[in-house]
Amino acid sequence: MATLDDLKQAIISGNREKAKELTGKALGEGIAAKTVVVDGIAAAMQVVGEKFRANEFFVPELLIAQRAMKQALSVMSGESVDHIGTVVIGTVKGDLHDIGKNLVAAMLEGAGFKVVDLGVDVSPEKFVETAKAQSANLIAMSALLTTTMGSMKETVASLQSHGLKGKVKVIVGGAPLTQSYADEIKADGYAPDAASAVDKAKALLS
Ligand code: B1M
Repeated sequence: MATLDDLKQAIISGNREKAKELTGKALGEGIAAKTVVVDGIAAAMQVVGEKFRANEFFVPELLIAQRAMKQALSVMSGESVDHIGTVVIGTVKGDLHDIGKNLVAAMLEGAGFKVVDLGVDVSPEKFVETAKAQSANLIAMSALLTTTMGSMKETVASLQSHGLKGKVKVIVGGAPLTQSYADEIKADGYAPDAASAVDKAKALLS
């Protein structure tokens, strides 16, 4: 697994070219796409997140690591995996923070979900329309601002008015979110971090 260790280091240090090259190398060596995502790409971003929380990394390091992660993930697209469900993910309307959301998306993908990533500043209508069009099992919403959390409640209400509440499950997360807020807006689940988001998504679909 030396290639995966090198890939992790390349992402942590924000080396985009190396991250892309090593992802291709790992796949070429026959390492499963899922393993590359979980043990290489997502594991690297986990370390980046920990370093950030410990004040060893600051915003610039976070952003360059994220760019390296995106380069690595671009190599993964097209890899065939048997999907265990479809997730529509995005950062809610008015909110441009996407580092945590991208980490959750990568982990879900690594766990075998088909992930439709709507990016940032996603309106409740867009979440619901896409979930309908993609016959998704789950909507995953991220918010980093207390001022944008309310958009999650609107998405749940919109699902209800489309008769999809319960059929399409909703999971929410992001630094200002809590289980009690998730309960209050009638989301089906809350996860404090990317790894628990995967566990929660699997549990909701089982
Ligand atoms: Co801004 N920002 N930011 N920011 N930013 C915060 C969030 C803030 C806490 C900083 C502060 O004041 N201390 C504050 C929010 C205060 C609040 O509302 N409570 C804040 C603010 C105020 C703002 C602006 C308004 C600043 C301004 O312009 N005056 C502005 C808003 C822009 C907008 O969105 N409309 C703004 C802008 C930015 C940048 C663009 C500069 C940049 C974002 C770049 C990007 O994302 N591409 C940025 C950043 C980087 C941050 C901080 C420093 C770091 C956020 C981050 O990426 N963390 C942040 C302060 C901080 O956290 N120390 C801050 C790392 C990431 C891995 O963690 O996103 O929490 P996180 O994700 C975790 C979990 O939360 C969870 O899993 C992830 C991994 O374990 N998770 C989920 C996330 N989504 C999930 C979804 C799930 C489940 C789990 O299920 C669906």
